[in-house]
Amino acid sequence: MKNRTDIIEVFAWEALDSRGTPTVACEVGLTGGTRGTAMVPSGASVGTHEAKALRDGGQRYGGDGVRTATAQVNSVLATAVRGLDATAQADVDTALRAADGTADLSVVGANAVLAVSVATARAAADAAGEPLYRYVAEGSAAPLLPMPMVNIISGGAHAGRAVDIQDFLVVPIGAGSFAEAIETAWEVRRSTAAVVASRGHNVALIADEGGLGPVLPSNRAALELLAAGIEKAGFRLGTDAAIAIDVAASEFYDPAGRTYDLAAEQRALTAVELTEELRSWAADFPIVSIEDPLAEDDWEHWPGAAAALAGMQVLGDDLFVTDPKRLRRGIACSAANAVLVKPNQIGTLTAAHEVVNLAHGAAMATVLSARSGETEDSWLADLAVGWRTGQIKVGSTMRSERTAKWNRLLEIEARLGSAATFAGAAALAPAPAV
Ligand code: 2PG
Ligand code: MG
Repeated sequence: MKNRTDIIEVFAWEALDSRGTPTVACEVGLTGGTRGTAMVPSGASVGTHEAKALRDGGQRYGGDGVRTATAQVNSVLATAVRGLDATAQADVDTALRAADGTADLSVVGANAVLAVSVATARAAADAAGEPLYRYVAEGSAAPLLPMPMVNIISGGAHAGRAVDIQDFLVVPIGAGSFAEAIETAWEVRRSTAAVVASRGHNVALIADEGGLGPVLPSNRAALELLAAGIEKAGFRLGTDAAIAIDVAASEFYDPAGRTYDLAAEQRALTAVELTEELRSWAADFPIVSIEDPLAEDDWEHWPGAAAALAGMQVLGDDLFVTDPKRLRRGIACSAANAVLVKPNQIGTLTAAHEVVNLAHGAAMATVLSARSGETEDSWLADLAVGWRTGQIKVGSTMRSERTAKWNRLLEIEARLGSAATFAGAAALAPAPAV
């Protein structure tokens, strides 16, 4: 007996992401006639331990084509999941993983696998007549609108390394709803741009995620600009709006000398010195969240950094790479109090959801995150709400691949009306004392 939700068709094609780099798009069709599509993102500051996106190499698209990956979806992966019930997401994801056979999905490609995984959930949600956020929720868990962290100034790999730190973000901690949070971020973006222009910097330099990319003399200068932008917008620093940074320290770690090389400031720091530097920034600016303060394999120094920065959210991205195994190790040694979750780092919805649950079980905060190379697809927004991640990071308030996610969250909040719950500042680690 066939279910209405059995997978009968899987079809993938090559599309372009927001950097103009090829990516995998996929459609999954079910027996009952419903379909789901999905496009996958890709990073620039890619962690060494992430699942591997498959690229063609050769001449096409400078080697970044994904025709091998899409061909694998249409052959190997289609064969692996055809006949499976799309509502059994874990079984589908297990079959996808088995069809690849490697831990990092490097044979078929994590880009191929994730596209099928997400398109399957979309098709199954459609068959159930539910919005994706409800379909992916555990049991009757209520939807939760996430607190956004919004990129205002970019550096690092996303902005020609104008400064070393990759993201300077605003967290609208005083907002009472998701819509208000976005409005606050928009005001801060506009005011910061005005401050940047008034100080003679170029506001036309826009980074990969839509943030401002001015060439600045130091990392502190970016913090000063953002703080000035928040105040110029009429918000109280640290009450209405606070600051988050993604240090993305793996990008400037020198394993030979075991130093962190702040090229913009011509300084090389040890892990302990960098931690102290971050502490000094936090003393002068209302920083509530620090992502990847140290490099992805500097396990030795992460627990010390987490302790030294304990008043703030210490967020592991390249350290955990959305991998349950690495997160368990981090929990065991108290390496951080929060985890960034990027589904394409691990390749399947099931594994990404497992990381969210694992983190919550250990009283860690979770931030669902887009990549610097994104698409107009908005599934990430639904996952944040359904999985109750509490926080989301998507980039700036502009550029369609970013606004696709914000717009979906605005829609969900508006449709839920008085039933909508906004995570607010309480979603950030450390949990407020009660
Ligand atoms: C990060 C992400 C998103 P990328 O480091 O958190 O900002 O960047 O997708 O390039 O890894
Ligand atoms: Mg990061």
